[in-house]
Amino acid sequence: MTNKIWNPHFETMSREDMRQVQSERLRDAVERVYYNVPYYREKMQSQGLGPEHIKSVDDLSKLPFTVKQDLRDNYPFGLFAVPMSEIIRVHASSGTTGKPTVVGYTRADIGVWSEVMARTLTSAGAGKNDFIQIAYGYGLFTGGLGVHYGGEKIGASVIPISGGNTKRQLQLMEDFGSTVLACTPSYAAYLAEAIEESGIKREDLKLRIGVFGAEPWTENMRREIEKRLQIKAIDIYGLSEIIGPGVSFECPHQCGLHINEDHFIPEIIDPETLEVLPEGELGELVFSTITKEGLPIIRYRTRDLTRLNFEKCACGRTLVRMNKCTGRSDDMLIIRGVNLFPSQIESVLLEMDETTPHYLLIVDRLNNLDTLELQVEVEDRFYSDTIGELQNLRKKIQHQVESATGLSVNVKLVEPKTIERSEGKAKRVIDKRKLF
Ligand code: DLL
Repeated sequence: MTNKIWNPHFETMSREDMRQVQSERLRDAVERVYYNVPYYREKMQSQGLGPEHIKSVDDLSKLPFTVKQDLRDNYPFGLFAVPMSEIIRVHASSGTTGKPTVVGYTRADIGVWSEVMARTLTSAGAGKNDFIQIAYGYGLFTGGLGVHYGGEKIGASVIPISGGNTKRQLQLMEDFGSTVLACTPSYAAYLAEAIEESGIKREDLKLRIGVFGAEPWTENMRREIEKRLQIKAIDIYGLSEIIGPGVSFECPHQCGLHINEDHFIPEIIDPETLEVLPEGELGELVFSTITKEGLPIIRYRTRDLTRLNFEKCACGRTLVRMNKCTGRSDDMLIIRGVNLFPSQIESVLLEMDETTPHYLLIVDRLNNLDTLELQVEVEDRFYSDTIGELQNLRKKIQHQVESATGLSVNVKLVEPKTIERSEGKAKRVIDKRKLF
């Protein structure tokens, strides 16, 4: 297993030294937000807190949380901690409602971002001889440019093709000999399908690594993509508010995502009580940035649910690992009182040979009762005109989903290629109950 480490000093540092680094940087960060961002100063003052109260990471839990709404309330630049003349880049993420969340970077921030992405790509097994096809969207979304700067930093040849235009993706993949594909897992699944249909032979492609993230995907989805594309698929995680991609990354052991904790301190909290949970428990991930200048952010509630593992990894990194995120607290559907994550459905479908990872959940309410419909595409080779066979398959899926989730579901089989493919983040749920 190739196992290069971009920055061994920080990536393999002892836990003790890491705490020291984090404490020093946290003190600095708290001072910067206190003196430069009125929002943080007022919030801290209202709790009787000053920078002098934060001496080490042990004091982190004294600080107030920040949530997405705080960024919206201070739209666009209200939480920036430097004059605009120091900002050299802005990105934004558009939510489903309201104003976008705007983030700003100084030159040093872009340096940190390139560094954490260089660690990410190196960990995935990429190096200067690689061709990285970046099919994440460029623009205000952080995916494209985030991977781009990391790719350049490690000296790889970067192909900034951006998302979409699938035909051209395949053409360049073949002609340029792309070895690394960077995109969302749902687009990777779509590209795999497109390659199979195009008649391009796998041996004509040089692809060996995928760096996929920006949305939840299950282990089953990973295996499916790895098998179809014949690559190693690595999970990368991040969010614009913290920096973009590069917050955490998998190593070739694929057993959790190493957090770049010399830049971002993680905590896991109970989303109801807001208490910090003991090591290893499942809860909501919270980050404090400790080196960012443009938009330092303290105790940001990500809504992503995961757990932390502090054991040293077989790859040699000591950076704490977070489990693959398979759900967000706000992704969770409550149907007839039962909690359901779309990832549970994905997992079931991918365990079955006959179905594809392309599905859509439609939730509605009829006579005050929640209804759940699952539209799922059948693999081409299993699609049949015989009603009986399709009926049997439908029942089988229904049974599997019901026993995995405890919810009755109305399964609708749809023909291959009918569910809309995504070139970015996939939309898996239509909740009509929320539309009223
Ligand atoms: O999605 C940044 C990114 C770009 C990450 C490219 C990885 C690759 P946002 O658009 O702000 O930023 O969305 C952040 O996406 O809070 C998670 O809910 C979700 N997310 C990101 N990566 C993963 C992942 C980018 N690997 C939100 N697994 C986060 C599960 C992910 N969810």
